[in-house]
Amino acid sequence: MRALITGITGQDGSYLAEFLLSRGYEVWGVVRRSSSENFERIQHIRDQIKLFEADLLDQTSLTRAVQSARPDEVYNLAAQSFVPTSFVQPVLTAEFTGIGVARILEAIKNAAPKAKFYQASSSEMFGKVLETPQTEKTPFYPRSPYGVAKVYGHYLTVNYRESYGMFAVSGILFNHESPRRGLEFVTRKITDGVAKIKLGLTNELRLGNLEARRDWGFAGDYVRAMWLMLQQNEPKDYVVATGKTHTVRDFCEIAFDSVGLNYKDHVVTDAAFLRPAEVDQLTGCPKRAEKELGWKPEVSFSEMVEMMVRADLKRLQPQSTRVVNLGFAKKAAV
Ligand code: NAP
Ligand code: F7E
Repeated sequence: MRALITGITGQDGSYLAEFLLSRGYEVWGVVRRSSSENFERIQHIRDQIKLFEADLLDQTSLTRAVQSARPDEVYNLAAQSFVPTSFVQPVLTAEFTGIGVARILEAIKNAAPKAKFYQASSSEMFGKVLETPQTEKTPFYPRSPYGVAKVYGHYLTVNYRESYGMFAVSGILFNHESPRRGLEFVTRKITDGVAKIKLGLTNELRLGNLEARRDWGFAGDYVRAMWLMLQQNEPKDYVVATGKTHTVRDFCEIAFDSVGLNYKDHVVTDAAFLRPAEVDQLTGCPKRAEKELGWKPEVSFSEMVEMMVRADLKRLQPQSTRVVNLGFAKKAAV
């Protein structure tokens, strides 16, 4: 089996590539041109995958990528994925995250119409939620240009499935995190901050809305669900979530507590990190994925928080001259 992954250099792309390699797939990845290489997350599997230069903004390069890889499965994970940036660059976000889906679907329709297609839809489409928990049937109410662009990509995927009989599905994934999460997202910002504070590199962590609630899972679990969706007989969209919700404050509490600190001594709220419109709370209902895909998350919320703190401590430790008891002596490294 051959898979083509857009966004292979991102958090999910790197976990998915590892997962598919472990299942014997030939893995191709789309990477975009940059003045300096950005392959840290895939460095350890670099010699096992094939990379093809293409860009979501460029139809010709995407069509060539599909023609060259001749994939059985295409996973469209590439996007401008940071919500605050979408308020500052709404047009570019629409081009990448929205119209980019049209370009990749066109490339598949013309160059590999039998390939199965996975679109990375998002719980941000539910935005100002119209019911709780959110299911595959909950209407969308996006609250950011990112969420709006994802709604376009989502419905276009449904439309290509219905119009051209393509095996095209969307996974409506709720927030999922890992030690490979970008440093600007709140979870990684917190665990990086905790590690720096523990190591004496800084003393405060500035955050925005501590009361926002998210349904947070572990990225390694979620890429398994993407693959499972493409192994079904019938193409269908699925919500992928844990069904449990926590506040940003809860995340801080567990992360600081895991190294013997109290978040109240270090977290400072800063209006600079508030958004023009907020998504106050998200809780997904994973029942369809559990029943039809046999999918279940394996890493709990607190295990994931501690895993991320541990990984950041390990990464930053050499920078510190202080000798500290990290309190993780018995746990395996990530
Ligand atoms: P991520 O870490 O931000 O990775 C995004 C990837 O997209 C990177 O590989 C990036 O390449 C690539 N990319 C961006 N613009 C591109 C362009 N113009 N052409 C080609 N590639 C481009 O995101 P992630 O967390 O892995 O998420 C994967 C997908 O799932 C995204 O579509 C995201 O919107 C969606 N999603 C994520 C979550 C979540 O909680 N993580 C939840 C729901 C949906 P560079 O390395 O060159 O920047
Ligand atoms: O924010 C609050 C912030 O940036 C989570 C993307 O992967 O998941 C992600 O989008 C919450 C928000 O993720 C800070 O206001 C407080 O309510 O980690 P985030 P997100 O916006 O939920 C969805 C499913 C995606 O699809 C996206 O691609 O945390 N928050 N203080 C903060 N957020 C950030 N970034 N920084 C803060 O200082």
